Amino acid sequence: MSEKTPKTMGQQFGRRSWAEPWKIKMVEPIHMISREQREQAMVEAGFNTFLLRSDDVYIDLLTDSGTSAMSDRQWAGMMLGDEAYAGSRNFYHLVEAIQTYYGYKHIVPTHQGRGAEHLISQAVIKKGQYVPGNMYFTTTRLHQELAGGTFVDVIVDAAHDPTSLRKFKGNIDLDKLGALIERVGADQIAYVSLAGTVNMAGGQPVSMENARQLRELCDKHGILIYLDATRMVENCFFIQEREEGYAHVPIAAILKEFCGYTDGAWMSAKKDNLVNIGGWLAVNQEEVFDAARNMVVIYEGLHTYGGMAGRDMEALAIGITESVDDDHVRTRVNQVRYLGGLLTSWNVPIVQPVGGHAVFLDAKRMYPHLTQDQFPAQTLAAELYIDSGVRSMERGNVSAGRDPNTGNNRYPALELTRLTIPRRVYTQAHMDVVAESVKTVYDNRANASGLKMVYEPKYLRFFQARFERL
Ligand code: PLI
Repeated sequence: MSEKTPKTMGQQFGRRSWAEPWKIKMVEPIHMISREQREQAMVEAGFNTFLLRSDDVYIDLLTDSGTSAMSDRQWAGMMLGDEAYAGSRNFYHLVEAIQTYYGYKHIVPTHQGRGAEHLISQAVIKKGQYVPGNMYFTTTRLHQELAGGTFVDVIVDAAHDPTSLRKFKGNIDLDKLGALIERVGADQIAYVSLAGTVNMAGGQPVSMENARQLRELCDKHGILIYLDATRMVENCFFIQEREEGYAHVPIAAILKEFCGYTDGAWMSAKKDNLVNIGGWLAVNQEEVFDAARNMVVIYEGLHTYGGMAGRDMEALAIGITESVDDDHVRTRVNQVRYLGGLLTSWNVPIVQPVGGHAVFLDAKRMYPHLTQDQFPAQTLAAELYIDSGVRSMERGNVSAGRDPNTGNNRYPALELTRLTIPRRVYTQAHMDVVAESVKTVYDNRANASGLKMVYEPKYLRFFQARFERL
């Protein structure tokens, strides 16, 4: 093969190619508006990709949340919705699916992940308590703070280093956790907030060994562990691939074992679980269940629908079953790695190793001439959209927000722009188009001038903040 012959995906990874375990039955047209229109749209959106109209977007990599394509079986399930106010049969299907694959006892349905975060935070955290976790997530930490808790980052140091090639950069540093327990006392720890994979670190996984050791440490001190299971299936793929003894264990069995080390989980079903809306909370403790089930009727809906229609719960129950299929997870993560592989081969700085749901561009290394106050990751997302209509999002200074006690900006070590891949939606050709646009923006990096924030909402500012070009 000559050097000019393009390599197939399989050749790049040193084996025969694999392909997605599905074929496309229905398509949704997309189109690219002109560069002039994109410039105009970006100005009108205040240089915030969340404020763009999706009609103005060509390839939408804003998020993998609620953007998956459902299967024919899920759509068939939508027709089987039992829309009774109470006791819908679809709720019982959902409970059965969660119990089967995640293994928890009690289930409370919610409209999406943050609804479940609200319930668990209010049910468990006492004012003044600490919530240690493996890196913050925006909505998770906010709900913990609103319940009177203080989040403490106890992730391994490597997670904050985009160049570190460690296999499990999502792991909890048990020494950091041990030191916190010693300093504040086990009674002052509401629970350990464990996420797999870790979104803000680049979709990095937690090892089974780490979960096992965490359980031991927490048992010694009587501390509960709650899991953010949003992308736990993808985490299990990395365990299967990288951790000794798991190469031949199915994803479904890895998931069940991992969840078994925790006391419950909250879930944004809009990611792993392959639906466009939905969430759940699952716990083993009766008293936490009672509290959450009572609160859900105030904030979400009755405890047998929690904000979802019956048909949504049916699609979700089917989505859970499909989500643990080994071929599905492998092709999903490998599509993300295909994009990451192209960018790496062109020397574009990205978070390594490539994680489960997205390729994270390292805006700090891309724009070394911009300070964090000039919002390099926000700038990069805007430049990428203007170049090609590809929508990405900021995961840096803007997302980190302000410390609620001091009001000061938090400056995270990572200043990233996320290219998030929806599940079962885009093809390899779309990935090529995205990679080529990122390369163009990278080649023009010296011309980027940064942004200033001109409107800042109080909570979760990244969703609605507005910027102007410097
Ligand atoms: O968007 P929700 O409310 O369904 O879920 C909140 C949520 C909780 N945990 C984690 C790890 C998330 O990634 C998450 C939502 N993530 C979004 C919207 C994202 O774009 O990453």
